[in-house]
Parts: sequence; C-alpha cells; structure tokens
Amino acid sequence: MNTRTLAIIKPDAVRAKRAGKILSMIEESGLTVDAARMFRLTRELAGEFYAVHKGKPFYEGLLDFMSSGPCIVLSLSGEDAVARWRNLMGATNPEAAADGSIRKLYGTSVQFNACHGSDAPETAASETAFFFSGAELP
Ligand code: 3AN
Repeated sequence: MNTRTLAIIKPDAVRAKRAGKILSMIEESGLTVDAARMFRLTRELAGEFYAVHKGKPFYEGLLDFMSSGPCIVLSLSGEDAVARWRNLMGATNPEAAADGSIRKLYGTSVQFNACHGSDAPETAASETAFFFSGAELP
C-alpha cells in the first residue's frame, strides 16, 4: 500500500552539507519526495514537535539542537514508506546503525543523528500534518 512518512534532514546534516547526499539516497531508494520545506525551526515549534519527549533528560538539548540552524522537512511516499525510511536512516544511535545507513554515514552522536523519521503510520500522519497542509501534498 502506498503510504506517507515524514522525514527531517536535521541541522547537523544541513550544516555539514550532507543534505544533497541524503536526498540522493532517498531518491535512489525509490521513495518519492512529495513536498519539501527548508527553514530554521523555532525552539517553540521544535518543542511542540518533540512534545512526546518532554521531561526526558535530553529534551532541552534536543530543542537547542533542532532550532540551531535550518533543517529540511520532507513528506515522503511509497510502498511501506514508514519502515523503508526508518531502515534507510538506521538506528537512533549512529554507533549501532547498520553499515550504509544515513545515521551510520552522517550521524555523529545519538543527539546529532542527521535525520528524523516517523515511527508508525499514525505518527506519520500527524507529523506530516504538523508541517504540511493538505493542499501542499499530491
Ligand atoms: P528516533 O528519531 O530514532 O525515532 P527518538 O524518537 O527516540 O528516536 O528520539 C528523538 C530524537 O531525540 C533523536 N533523533 C535524537 O536526536 C534525540 N535523542 C534520543 N535519545 C537521546 C539520548 N539518549 N541522548 C540525546 N539525544 C537523544
């Protein structure tokens, strides 16, 4: 079934000029980029997006990081898009990520891990709606 997922190329990867490589990996994987926005998240918006992590020890640092520079937010689609994008990203901790995955290649720590991906179809729907209006999507 064709499904959507939400991807973010995080500020560390944009700063390191890895965005083009990551976009290439997405396209070569067969996933489709349906919409894209490049901008710097405010700390407040980052806080809303990561509200599920509020109270965790890494939450404040995560907001500082995610609002530290521009990121690229992407709406992706394809067969089984959520799992395929998570597979391409690799594990949250780059040290544990599979060889050839984005986080293994471009992540430098569990916080600075280059990209985000929705973890389930339900979160993919809410995260996509967080950044894109229905009219912006095909
Ligand atoms: P994922 O992005 O792989 O779904 P989550 O949702 O558990 O991982 O975590 C969201 C983000 O919070 C991660 N991408 C990472 O940037 C940061 N993060 C998660 N765990 C830690 C940690 N132990 N220390 C620092 N940052 C963390």
